[in-house]
Amino acid sequence: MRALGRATAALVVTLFALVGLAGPALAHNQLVSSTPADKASLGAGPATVELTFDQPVQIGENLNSIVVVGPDGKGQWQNGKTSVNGNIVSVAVRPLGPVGDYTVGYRILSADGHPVSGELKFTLTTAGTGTPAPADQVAATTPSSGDDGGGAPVWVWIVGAVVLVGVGMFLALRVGGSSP
Ligand SMILES: [Cu+2]
Repeated sequence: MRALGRATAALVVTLFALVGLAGPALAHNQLVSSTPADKASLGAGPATVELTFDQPVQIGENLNSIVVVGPDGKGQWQNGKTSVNGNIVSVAVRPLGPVGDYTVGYRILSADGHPVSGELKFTLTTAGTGTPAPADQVAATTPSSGDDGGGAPVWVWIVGAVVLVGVGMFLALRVGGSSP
């Protein structure tokens, strides 16, 4: 019984230690602000979309992308590759076309190694003369989705937790067994 009590105590201590370790590692980058701002109404299309995060974004080929999708839900309006400068991720935008809601979807590699994605919208109130990006350009500048490269997968954390708890219990049982 005493050993069981110690094992339980060790388990609790180990779990607290795990939470402490996991805390900083789980602090993904967060979007702080954007240009244009979310839900902005614009008379003319922006030359660029710029997203500012609370921590530096990892730099690398095809790790980060911003896609601007037009009111029809299909046409893409970003122009070229997404670039990273410290906390700021940006992409050039083509001259826009039809009025309506444009959706800015982003997927970036957080400082802690996890992909972070989200979207925001802006509304174009005066039609422009632009046309969406041709399909071949879109394919060349948009990383294939579904590829969660970078960052430890969840199972690594689970295996780590199980091993730590196991070690904790083993130690607790040994200590418990040797006491009178
Ligand atoms: Cu994270």
